[in-house]
Amino acid sequence: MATIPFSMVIPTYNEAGGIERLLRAIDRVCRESHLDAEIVVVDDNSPDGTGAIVDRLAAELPVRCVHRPGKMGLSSGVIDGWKAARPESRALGAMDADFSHDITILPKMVAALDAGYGLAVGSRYVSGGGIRNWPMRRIVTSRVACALARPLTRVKDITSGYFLVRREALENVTLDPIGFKIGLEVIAKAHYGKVAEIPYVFTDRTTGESKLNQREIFNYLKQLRKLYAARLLPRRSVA
Ligand SMILES: Nc1nc2c(ncn2[C@@H]2O[C@H](COP(=O)(O)OP(=O)(O)OP(=O)(O)O)[C@@H](O)[C@H]2O)c(=O)[nH]1
Ligand SMILES: [Mg+2]
Repeated sequence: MATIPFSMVIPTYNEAGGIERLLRAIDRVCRESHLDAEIVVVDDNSPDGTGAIVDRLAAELPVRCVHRPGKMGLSSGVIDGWKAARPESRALGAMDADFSHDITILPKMVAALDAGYGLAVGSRYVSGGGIRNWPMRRIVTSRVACALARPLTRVKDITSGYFLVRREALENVTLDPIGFKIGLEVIAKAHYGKVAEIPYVFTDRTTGESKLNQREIFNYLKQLRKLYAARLLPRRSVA
């Protein structure tokens, strides 16, 4: 049976250390499981040359690079990647470039959409999922972030950045590209119907540098405020 064609977007900033290995590994998983995938890397003119590596690989793999002129943020990168996705893709996704997201669950995510789910989320917080190598500070931050968003959804891993959503679930949905949490925008706003959470063990990056900082935590709180306000005061626009 044919599986749903999809475009997976990977935003990158200074990921030269691992991007080739990641793209080859995703391609292998997709070929082995006969997935109809396109990978769209959105690179923000990384000084370490990530974009040029992806351009070189595009001759060999079903991969494309969207180049933006400078560092414009993860969430807007994902949204720009979706705009550039090939028209035949009926599902759109996002994942990080640093191997934190387990690529071997991709076939299960696609199978969930094939089975009628509108959203498949790679989840650390369902049975079988977990976190490896994270300092206690990051674990606590992630748990608190999820707890703050809990009333918005039944999804357990609300701050997951690893997901696939049906394209039509995003129709007429305005996604705010604030901060790091594009997954939360989709989980809170898209019209996806049934959601499947697929467990995986999140692994902290081993190459490159973290871009999580105080400003991103502040942006997350701003994003939550907007989402709650939109729920509670649906008629008013929120600045
Ligand atoms: N295009 C683009 N990609 C970004 C930007 N900021 C982060 N990214 C990418 O978004 C993904 C997630 O960023 P990470 O630095 O891994 O953030 P994190 O997972 O919260 O933190 P660590 O894994 O601890 O580093 C990675 O693929 C980054 O390269 C940005 O401004 N523009
Ligand atoms: Mg990461």
